[in-house]
Amino acid sequence: MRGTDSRRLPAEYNKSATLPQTGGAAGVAAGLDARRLSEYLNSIMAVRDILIAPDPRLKTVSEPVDRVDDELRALMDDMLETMYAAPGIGLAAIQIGVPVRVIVMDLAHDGDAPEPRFFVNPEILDQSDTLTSYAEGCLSVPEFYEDVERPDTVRVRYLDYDGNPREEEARDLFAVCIQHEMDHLEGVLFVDHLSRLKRASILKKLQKSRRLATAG
Ligand code: QAP
Ligand code: CO
Repeated sequence: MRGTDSRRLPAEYNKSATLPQTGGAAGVAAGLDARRLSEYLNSIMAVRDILIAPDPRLKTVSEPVDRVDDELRALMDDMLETMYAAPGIGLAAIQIGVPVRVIVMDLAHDGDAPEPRFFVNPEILDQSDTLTSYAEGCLSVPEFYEDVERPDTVRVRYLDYDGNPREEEARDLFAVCIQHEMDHLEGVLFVDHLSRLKRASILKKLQKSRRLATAG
């Protein structure tokens, strides 16, 4: 089942999807009723814990991936599941504590069909001189949103879910999101683009809510 198109959907879509008719795990799934299929999917996909700033692991520079194999696809599946559960629109592997250069994203509007996207070893080939500002948030900086200025268009090269090289122009929200996520690969958070005062204030508040949450 892992690696088929049906896996690149949020769990809720998977669970209501038409059963695949052929092949390996798909054949196993085809023999299950809806409830057991749902249990099966839950057993092979996982929502992982998201690191919250100021966790020092978020400052790690992530390592390039040398092979897009089933193990990496399993990680990407878990990242997507974690992002959908949050819910969020973009997630880098280091946000679940795995320091590899992998990003998942879905910018589809609520109610539209999901559009999961996977970026392995992404590189910026070119960026516009024109900057644009967007009120960014981050699953690792919950409940804070601040304006960040970035190039409004970037050209990116990356490997997709199947390990095929791709190149495309990102603009609008896609441009904001890919640059935000690629910052994570360098250990950079959106708060690092703010003034020291604003950054310190946000991190202190996050640390305080962590203390309150773990105090029991
Ligand atoms: C990064 O962000 C991003 O504070 C992805 O309480 C942000 O998915 C790209 C989220 C802005 C482009 C523009 C944040 C969820 C999700 C929160 C996210 C929260 C719950 C953020
Ligand atoms: Co983020």
